[in-house]
Amino acid sequence: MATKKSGTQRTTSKSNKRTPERVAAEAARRHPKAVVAIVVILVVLIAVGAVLYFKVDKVHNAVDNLIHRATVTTDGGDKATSGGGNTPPQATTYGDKDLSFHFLELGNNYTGDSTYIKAGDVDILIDAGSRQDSADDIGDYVRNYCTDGTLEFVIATHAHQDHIAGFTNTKARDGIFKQFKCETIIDFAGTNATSAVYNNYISARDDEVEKDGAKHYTALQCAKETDGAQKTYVLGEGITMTILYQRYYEEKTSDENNYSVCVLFNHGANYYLLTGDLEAEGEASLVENNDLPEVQLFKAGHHGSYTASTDALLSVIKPKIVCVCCCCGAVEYTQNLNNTFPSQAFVNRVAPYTDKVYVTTLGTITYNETKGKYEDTGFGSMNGVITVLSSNGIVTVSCSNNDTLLKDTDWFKANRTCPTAWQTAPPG
Ligand SMILES: [Ca+2]
Ligand SMILES: [Ca+2]
Ligand SMILES: [Zn+2]
Repeated sequence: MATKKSGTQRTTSKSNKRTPERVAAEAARRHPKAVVAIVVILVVLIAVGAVLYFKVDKVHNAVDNLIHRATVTTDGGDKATSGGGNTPPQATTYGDKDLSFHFLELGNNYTGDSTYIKAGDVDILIDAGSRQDSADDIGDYVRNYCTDGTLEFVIATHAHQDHIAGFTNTKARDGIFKQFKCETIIDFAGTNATSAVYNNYISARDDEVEKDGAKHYTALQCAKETDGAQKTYVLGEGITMTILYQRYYEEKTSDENNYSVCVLFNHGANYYLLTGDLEAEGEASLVENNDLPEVQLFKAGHHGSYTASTDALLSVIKPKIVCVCCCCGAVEYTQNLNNTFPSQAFVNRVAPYTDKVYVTTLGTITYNETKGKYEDTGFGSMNGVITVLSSNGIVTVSCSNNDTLLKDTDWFKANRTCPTAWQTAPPG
């Protein structure tokens, strides 16, 4: 009896304990299709939840952006906003103005940099190489676009002649600071330079500050936003310019190139990066200290030298267009023809990312039997002035001489080995 009762109780107890597992097992036995349906519904719910979670994150970012925009300050006509953190700002609109980059020819057979940038109504000049006489070519070109005589921003990336000579003055010729009213000058925080051209640059720059009312900041002041300097300047609706931090703004280096000021432009969804003559160590620091985006345009590091445009940087920014400012093939710096600008190593590293590589000027070299070495004996346009235009999300390239890609030029076919990536269909 007791046994039976106990047995009954056990049975009852068993049938009363309808655990979820049991219910599921029974349901599965009775309605296999329903269980499959429930599992499908659960999976869909989890997926929707995940999508909403990330959307909320995006909405949060957009609100953050709006708040940043609301705190834009006006300072003597230079609109500026804090970039905040190491993530470069990204605009939510293209606005109604274009952004264009003009990689200039410099009027001689010396490699150097000078990039004019038109951002809506704002005029920017980054560097004025390669020699003092380049100031004529640069000034004449810029005046075609800068019609108010004012360069709102002038940036000098580092203290080498091929980047700053055109800022200096001679009796024969006014440099860029004298030719234009320059509102805000941003230059290298560090230097080991003691050259005459460096001293002349400093005195021309200081004259522009004292006599023409320019504001002067170093890249370090910008990157750290001290003394009124801004990390990010709003140039117009949907267009910003950000001075990116890298360690050599505040650390000593024996390589002057690594002091280079690095500048990132943003227009709508697109980015454009210029790093002066920054070398491998500087590029590593740039990658380490910034959440770099993929870029539409990269000005080839150090004129296409084998010492810059490392894969540490390229693999992050994955450039779509690369512009090389140099006197192509000239032997100004080396007798090793593999290393003349743009070098074979540079070509090999860039090729996996893009074949849209353009070069400003073409040098002519001649072998001097008596001296037993190559000499630079002339120059002409390669692509000429390279203009990269960002207009409402469409990025196009047009050049003053021709639009031939580097890989299709006679110079390339005669002087460089075509990397595998350029032998097949272009990437992207
Ligand atoms: Ca202007
Ligand atoms: Ca001036
Ligand atoms: Zn240089």
